[in-house]
Amino acid sequence: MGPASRKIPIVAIATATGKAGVGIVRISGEDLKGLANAITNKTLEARTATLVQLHNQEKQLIDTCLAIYFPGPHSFTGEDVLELQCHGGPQLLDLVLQRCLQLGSALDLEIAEPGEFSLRAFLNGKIDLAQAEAIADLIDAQSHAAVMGAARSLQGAFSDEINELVEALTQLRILVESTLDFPEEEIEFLENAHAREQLSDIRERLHCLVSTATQGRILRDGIQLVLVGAPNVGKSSLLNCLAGEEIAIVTAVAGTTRDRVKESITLDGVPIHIIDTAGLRPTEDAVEAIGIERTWASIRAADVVAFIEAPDAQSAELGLQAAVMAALPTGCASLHLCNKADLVVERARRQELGLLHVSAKTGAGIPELKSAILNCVGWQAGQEDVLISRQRHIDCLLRAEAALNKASLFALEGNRALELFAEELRLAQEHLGQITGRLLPDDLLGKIFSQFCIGK
Ligand SMILES: Nc1nc2c(ncn2[C@@H]2O[C@H](COP(=O)(O)OP(=O)(O)OP(=O)(O)O)[C@@H](O)[C@H]2O)c(=O)[nH]1
Ligand SMILES: [Mg+2]
Repeated sequence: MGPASRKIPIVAIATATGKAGVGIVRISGEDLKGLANAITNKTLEARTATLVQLHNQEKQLIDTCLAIYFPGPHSFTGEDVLELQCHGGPQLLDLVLQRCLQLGSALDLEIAEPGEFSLRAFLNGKIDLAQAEAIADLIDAQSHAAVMGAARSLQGAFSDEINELVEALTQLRILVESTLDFPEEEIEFLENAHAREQLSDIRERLHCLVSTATQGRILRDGIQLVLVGAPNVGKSSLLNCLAGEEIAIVTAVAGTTRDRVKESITLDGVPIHIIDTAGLRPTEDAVEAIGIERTWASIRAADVVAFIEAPDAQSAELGLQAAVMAALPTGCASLHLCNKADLVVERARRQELGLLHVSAKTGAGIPELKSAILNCVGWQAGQEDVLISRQRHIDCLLRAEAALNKASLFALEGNRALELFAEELRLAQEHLGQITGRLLPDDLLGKIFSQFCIGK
């Protein structure tokens, strides 16, 4: 039985494993009053912190802790929730967990599956799906800006935008569907109801939302930036320069980097995962060949590939750039850099559209490179109010957009097919509804919540 359908009470250690000042064990279930009293040996007042002692079966003291009881529906999950704020030792928390399971066995208390608390909050209508995802994103946030974006989405700012759009679509659908019963009026319908204007307004808003969600996805997932080029062009030096630290080995020997070297930095709040790779060249060396195969694998998984050349290297002769460009995955952006700009006098520099001259040695052109990295994935710098979102949301928005594009064709003069128009509106609404979870297949729920951590 999947977590979406079980009703039994659940328990989990809600805090991360490891030593900490405080560790929390949390239980959620439909009627926990008796169990809460049994565990704490006290009658707990609702939403009040009470100092309690926890004992094992032999009546030996396990811990003195704070207990808070939240009777449903005014709790995170919407069910009764008991929170035990213990000392944060992994062995101690395990003892508390075991004791809870023992006392809760009559209620079939079980250890929660990953994300099951949030799933229950969603199923009980406490939060919608996009908000539930924002909880996981808040915990996983890779930068301060991502924390703030997730907090705004958790509060419902992203969901509100979706809901407003769904509402506008509902209004338009009501108009269209009510006209379907009176075919003779169809001709005037679109004009009279300003349906086309309404549709184009919705499409415009949806388009803005795609761009909002794209920003949110970049903030959530960050950017995989892969540095590639012939040996010795200065890939590792650029990694070190961007990271502000000596991460990768740099030498004048071509073929220094064998394995991928990774380092993450933050630019304008966006996590950038930089991957320095083995220089690309034909080789007989078995180890280097494996390194080069890894370079190609990194290219195939990149968001941005920076192809680097240097005035003293023969990238062009190797036909490398074309081969790299041909290997880019769909949607991957690319940058073309000429490193070692310090070796060339300004007026002798190759002028080529889009070619960025940088120097890992002097730092020249590095600020421009940083902006170019963000620009090429569509990040709009200096945004204060990004809402965190995921690829799943973008996919739904794009499907809704495609349906509305079709609808607008049906609404064209001379090609009026009101039923088809209505159907595309319905589909668009359905795709949007999947973002907040109004209409969602059960298996998708399981997939989304299984990516949460246990205890959340
Ligand atoms: N003058 C100058 N030298 C540089 C610059 N960047 C790197 N170098 C030098 O170029 C040589 C190769 O640098 P690396 O960073 O190891 O080059 P790489 O592309 O990682 O080389 P492989 O790992 O062998 O593929 C080293 O001697 C660096 O000091 C630069 O901007 N200017
Ligand atoms: Mg290197």
